[in-house]
Amino acid sequence: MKFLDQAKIYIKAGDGGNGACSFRHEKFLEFGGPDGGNGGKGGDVVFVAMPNLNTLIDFRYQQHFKARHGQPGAGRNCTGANGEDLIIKVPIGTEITDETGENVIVDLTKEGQTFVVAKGGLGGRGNDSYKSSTNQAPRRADPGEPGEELWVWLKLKLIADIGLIGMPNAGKSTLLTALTKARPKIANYPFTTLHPHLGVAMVDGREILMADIPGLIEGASEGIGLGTKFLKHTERCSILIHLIDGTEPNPLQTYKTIRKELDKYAHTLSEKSEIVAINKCDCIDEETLKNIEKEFNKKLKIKPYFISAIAGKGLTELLRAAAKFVPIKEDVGNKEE
Ligand SMILES: Nc1nc2c(ncn2[C@@H]2O[C@H](COP(=O)(O)OP(=O)(O)OP(=O)(O)O)[C@@H](O)[C@H]2O)c(=O)[nH]1
Ligand SMILES: [Mg+2]
Repeated sequence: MKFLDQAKIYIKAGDGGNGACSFRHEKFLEFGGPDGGNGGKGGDVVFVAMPNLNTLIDFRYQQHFKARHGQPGAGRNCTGANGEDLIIKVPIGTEITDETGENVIVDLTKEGQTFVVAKGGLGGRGNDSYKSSTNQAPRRADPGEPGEELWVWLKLKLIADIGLIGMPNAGKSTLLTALTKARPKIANYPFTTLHPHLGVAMVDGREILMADIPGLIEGASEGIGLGTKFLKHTERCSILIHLIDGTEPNPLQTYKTIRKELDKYAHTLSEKSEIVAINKCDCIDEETLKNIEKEFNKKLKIKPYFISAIAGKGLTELLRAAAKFVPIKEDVGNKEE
């Protein structure tokens, strides 16, 4: 599935139907009187956050969305039918902003959350509604109001509890594959992963959502490699797992390089809680492991986790440690007392 995390679209709510101007005509009936009905309301444009969607790719193919107009009123006091609302489905985590991209209209972060972004116009009043004791034959009927129309930006920031970051080839996708049912492509060359992947990991009966973020390299914040554009998908994570290939000559330097890029991208991100994990331990001898541990301890006061994503070593401990940072979600289905 292709991935797109921002899109600009045009939305237009339905216009209200016109009110009718009509008089009752019936044989042998002396006083007909006005009987023009009101117009129907135009449909709203409503956004709804859906589970199992995680891309805005559909909006590459369709950019214009219009709700139905309200029907005009008619004689015999017939009110026009309301226009049907247009429901636009977006992934959970979609932020909707105005055309400038700066003013947030709504941030749809919960499953099933809905929001009316463009309101349909009200129907016009028919002449029947203007009759009064002083004007028993009004000819006034109003046109329907136009529906709201605007351009909006949809910006997706995936909702994940844990964000996996690190250099290309560190084994992020292998780790996601080991812990979840997600199957991102894994290969021994940099930038195998070209867009974020999501997976659900289970730990101690809890579901934890993990995001595999494409690899970062030195200069990413200046756009080198895939740049830092996917880092926005870690903004909502409770914890980052910084994965490092332990078979590389200098894991500590790798760590520092990535930290520098995070810092340049946004302070909010570099201040997020982080767990360091040294991967590919199946290929590293005991002594090297000890040295890496010592170095991280001494120079950065960090105690890294040692894992092997391929051999499945140390994964539960790592996941448990990360899960401690993830707030426990309210279990909606749990009705036990
Ligand atoms: N020996 C060993 N190899 C591993 C381990 N984890 C991953 N690899 C290998 O490392 C290579 C890169 O793995 P990926 O999971 O694709 O790495 P990535 O971090 O997702 O890389 P990008 O998507 O390019 O950022 C693959 O050839 C994996 O088989 C491990 O625990 N031990
Ligand atoms: Mg990958």
